[in-house]
Amino acid sequence: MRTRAALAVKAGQPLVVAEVNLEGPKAFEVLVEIKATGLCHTDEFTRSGADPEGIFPAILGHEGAGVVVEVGPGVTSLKPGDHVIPLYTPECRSCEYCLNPKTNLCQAIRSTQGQGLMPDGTSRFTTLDGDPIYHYMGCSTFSNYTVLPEIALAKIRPDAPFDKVCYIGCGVTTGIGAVINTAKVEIGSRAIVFGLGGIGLNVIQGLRLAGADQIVGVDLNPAKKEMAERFGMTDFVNPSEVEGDLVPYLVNLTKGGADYTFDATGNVNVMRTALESAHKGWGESIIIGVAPAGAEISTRPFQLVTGRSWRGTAFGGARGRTDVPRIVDWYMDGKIEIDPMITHTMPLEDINKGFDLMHAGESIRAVVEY
Ligand code: NAD
Ligand code: AHE
Ligand code: ZN
Repeated sequence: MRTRAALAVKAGQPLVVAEVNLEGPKAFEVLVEIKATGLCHTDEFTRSGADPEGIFPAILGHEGAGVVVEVGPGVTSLKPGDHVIPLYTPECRSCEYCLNPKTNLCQAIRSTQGQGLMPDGTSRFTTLDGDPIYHYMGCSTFSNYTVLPEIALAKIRPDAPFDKVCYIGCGVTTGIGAVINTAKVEIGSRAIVFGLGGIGLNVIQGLRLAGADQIVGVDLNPAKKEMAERFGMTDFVNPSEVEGDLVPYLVNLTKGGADYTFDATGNVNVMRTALESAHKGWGESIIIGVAPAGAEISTRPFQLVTGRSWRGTAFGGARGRTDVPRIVDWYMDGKIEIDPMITHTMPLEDINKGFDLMHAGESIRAVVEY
């Protein structure tokens, strides 16, 4: 079939909306009509050329929601008409990783996924001239129709609105999950969140759910303050307004350091500040942000010797097929909020405007509706 998609032709160039060829689902694969997709900063990271795994030409996008159109041979858990959210972290439920309760990082298809290919080592997308186009994070939600492995789809309730729950495909789950699954924040904790964008605001929302007493938000953009307060931030810090070193300022504000800190910027200098503003003896710093190729974190080992720990999280530690339908229920039951964070919607033709809004710091989430 043919489908409309936004193509990342070369690193650093705007996406090009075009018709492409899409082959139908093979064994254990599913054809999905994407109804809506969010624009996450990770899409921009790859588009820009900063991703060491970036491969072009590719169809980016990993924060979608849609409807099953056709299933390939052997698919048993989904049928045409089912509503689904694509999972860049699949859940096969049988690999060594899925069987270990300490991780959500199913590795069943990770190597081909990183090469922009389906698990059989081929791509379903080609240009109208027949040249190959790569998949992205196993999802490629910047295409109106896409093919995914069955293990990379969470079946969700049919009454959930696509244009909102697409955000659960990455940002919402990553932010809330970092608090609940990775840090396991206790009631009464003090926390600092660096970066109040599409991920950081969901960390704040997660901290409020977990019953944190103090939720400090740190961002260079003062326009992020209002929305963060709406989601539970208790104190705002703009580093450009702090005289001297930020670490002692934050340690003082949190009365000795935070129990938990979260980086949602992808900046390795911020990651260091996050680690060092965690409480001596027990503070944990969680890295969510994705840093450019070649960037490295550093700190004095003494920071760890004296009881701080550095951890990371992907997809908020969530096991997608199990956890995503539950998070959709939380949204539908009013336990979590999504709507105010979706600040802009647009047709696929305007997708580059969505990235412009992200760069300008004007959007939280821009969502493309097909
Ligand atoms: P975003 O662009 O919406 O938000 C980033 C925020 O960080 C912005 O508000 C920006 O003003 C702020 N910021 C930038 N530099 C800063 C600095 N030096 N100090 C303080 N604030 C600063 O991006 P997003 O979609 O929220 O993504 C955030 C990061 O999380 C990205 O690196 C993204 O790739 C990553 N991410 C990781 C996962 C995961 O599973 N680990 C999932 C999704 C996104
Ligand atoms: N390809 C990058 C790493 C990108 C990365 O860390 N991705 C996160 C999800 S970000 C979603 O917005 C992730 O899931 N990581 C685990 C994994 O297996 O990719 C690089 O640096 O090579
Ligand atoms: Zn993402």
